[in-house]
Formats: sequence, structure tokens, C-alpha cells
Amino acid sequence: MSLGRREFLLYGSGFLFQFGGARDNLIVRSDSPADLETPVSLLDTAWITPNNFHFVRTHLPTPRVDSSTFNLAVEGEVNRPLTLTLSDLRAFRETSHVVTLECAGNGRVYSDPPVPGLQWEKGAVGTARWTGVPLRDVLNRAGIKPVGKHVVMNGADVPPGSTPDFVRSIPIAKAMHPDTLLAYRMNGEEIPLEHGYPVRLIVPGWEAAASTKWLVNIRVSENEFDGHFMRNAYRIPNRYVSPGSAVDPADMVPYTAIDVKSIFTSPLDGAAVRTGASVELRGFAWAGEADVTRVDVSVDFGRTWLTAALDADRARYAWRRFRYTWRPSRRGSYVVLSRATDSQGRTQPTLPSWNPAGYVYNVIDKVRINVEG
Ligand SMILES: Nc1nc2c(c(=O)[nH]1)N[C@H]1C(S)=C(S)[C@@H](COP(=O)(O)O)O[C@H]1N2
Ligand SMILES: [Mo]
Repeated sequence: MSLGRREFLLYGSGFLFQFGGARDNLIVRSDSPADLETPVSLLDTAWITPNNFHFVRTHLPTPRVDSSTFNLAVEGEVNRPLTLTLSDLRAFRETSHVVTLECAGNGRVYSDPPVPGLQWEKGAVGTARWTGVPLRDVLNRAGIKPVGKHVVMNGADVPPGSTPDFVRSIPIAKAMHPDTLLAYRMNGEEIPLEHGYPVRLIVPGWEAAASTKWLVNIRVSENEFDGHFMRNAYRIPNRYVSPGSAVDPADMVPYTAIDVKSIFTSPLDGAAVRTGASVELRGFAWAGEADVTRVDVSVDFGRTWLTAALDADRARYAWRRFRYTWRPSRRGSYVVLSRATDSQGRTQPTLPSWNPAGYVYNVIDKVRINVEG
């Protein structure tokens, strides 16, 4: 791998991570709205992804936000509707969680046959320390009526023309979970605008579309929200379907908690190494609401599997770094594989199960490494 001057600076000295905006570092999948993917080489930087390396997914134009006039409304099936300023919000009990966010469509580019949507490769995923207040404490202040079973979230982003607004709901049980957060800091800083400044929801362990950015309205409701982004989007078939087939909407269920998955972040696909040298095969594994219990790697096309070491850095909803030191003794072109297993007994599939929107892609990861003589 040859490094350009910029990459050299980025790898060479940590303080330069904050140099340059997200667009200087990330792969632009869509310019406007901003959809930016993190190259795996930058995910490799650290357990916690620096803010300007974190992927960005935006359906609508990024809103202009004035924090001095900011208000968060809590209404609907509650006893005491609230209108909270930023300082009202900060007066609740503060808490932090390290959370891996992954877009439902991460890996969509590997769908066969292809499906429409952003053609993410491996990097619509990232990990940050989110600080804020438990959504539950705010909902308890408002007092949920017994009929309230879902919580509808709306951000300050508004659609141009007739595009549907990005409005989604989460069931009351997940909303009242003590780890579901109204976040106002990302890795110790104010949340950058593209990540939801000044306040966003963080729904740990769920596909990241549940984590509404620029949150301004919380409405407790009897029913699941019925708009486009609940009724049509973020749904997966309730059975394995024939690749390329249309699926009856009655057979589609919401995609919520994310599945078990691992990706290599080093070496990069196509890397060349020398016979006898030691190569650290490393990457990350995550499992939504479950814990990663092991990662196995294979250096012989899946004939045998070897246990990778897991770094000590861990948090309930965060990915874990895995490492395996490989000393290839024979030259040749290899494909190394990684397979994570979690505390729910799930493991990564060998083959993809196609679905119409290209969600949940979590097949065993692979990287080609050429061992030269
Ligand atoms: N208001 C609002 N919230 C949103 C979105 C959006 O378009 N508007 N995109 C969602 C999707 S699909 C994802 S994957 C995550 C991405 O969060 P990030 O941009 O901070 O990585 O935000 C979610 N929250
Ligand atoms: Mo997403």
C-alpha cells in the first residue's frame, strides 16, 4: 500500500484527525443529500470512529438549525405535554453510551441481482460515544397514558416537493429502555450538523434509521407511525425469498435490531505481503443488542477456522476489534475469511439471503491477500 501525503499525515499524528471536513475523508455516495461512506482503512484508525470519519446518511436536505431558538416538543398520549429547550434537556440525568450505528443498507452493493438504493460497500457503519439524557426520563416527566404504545420521532429536516417526510416510530418498550438516548454530544463534542445537531435520538443496537437526527418532535401514539419510512422502507421479508422476486407487502416485517457481522479493516482487499512475514488480520465485529462472543478467521478458504483475539475495549452496543496474526509460509493468492458469533447463538451466514431493499447484508467477510515469494 502506498500512502499519499494526506494519508501519511492522518496515520502519522492523531491530532490531525480533526483536520478537514467529513467530505475530505469519506466516499461520496450522494452529494446532496449528503450520503458519505467511511473507507475501511479509516475505520481501522481506532475502536471509536473520529467524528469526521463517521459515515453520514441523510434522506432530505440537511436542515439549518438555530440552537438558541431550539425546542423539543413532547406531546400526544401524555398527561403533561412538554416543550424543552437545550438547557431544560441538559438538566436531566446525563449518561453516555458507546454505540455502533450501522445503516440498514450497508453492503447493499453485494446484492445479486442488484437492488436500487445507495450502493454502500462495507463502511456505512461507525462507532461513537454518545452523551445525553435517557429518553425514558423525559417521557416519564411527560407521563405516558396507558394507550401510548409507540413513540413517533420527527426531525427538523423537511422534504422538498412531494417527497415523504422522514418520520418514524419505535415501540414503547424500546423507547422506555434506559439505554435509549436523547444525545447532544458525539465523542465529547457538540454533535456535528450532519450527524443531527443539536439533539438526536440514539436507539442502541437497532439499524441506524431508528436514530432520528435533528430531533424536534416526540409524539406518543397508540399506533405505529403509518408514513412511508415505516410502511414501505426498513422492512424485510418474513421468509427467504427467491432473488429478484417481488414480495407481498403483507409478508414484510420491520427491520429493528441488527444481526451479527464482522468486517476486515486491515489488510485491504488485494494487499501484497511477503512469505514468512507476519500479517495482522484485523477488523471489527458487532451484533446489535447481543454481545460478540467470538470471531474466527480462515486462511484456507474456509477449510479450517482459527480463533481471533478480541481487544479489551468493549461496551454493550459497540463493536469489538478482532486480530489474528498470520505468518503465511507459502506464496500464493489467498482469500481470508472472518466469521463472528454472538451471545444469541447467531453466526454469520456463508451465503446472502437476498431481499428487495438490500438490507441486513452480513455474510462472512472476505479479503484477497497475495503472498509473494
Ligand atoms: N431526521 C433524520 N434522521 C435520520 C435520517 C434522516 O434522513 N433524517 N437518516 C437515518 C439513517 S437512514 C441513518 S443510517 C442514520 C445515519 O446517522 P449518521 O448520519 O449520523 O451516520 O441516521 C438516521 N436518522
Ligand atoms: Mo440508514
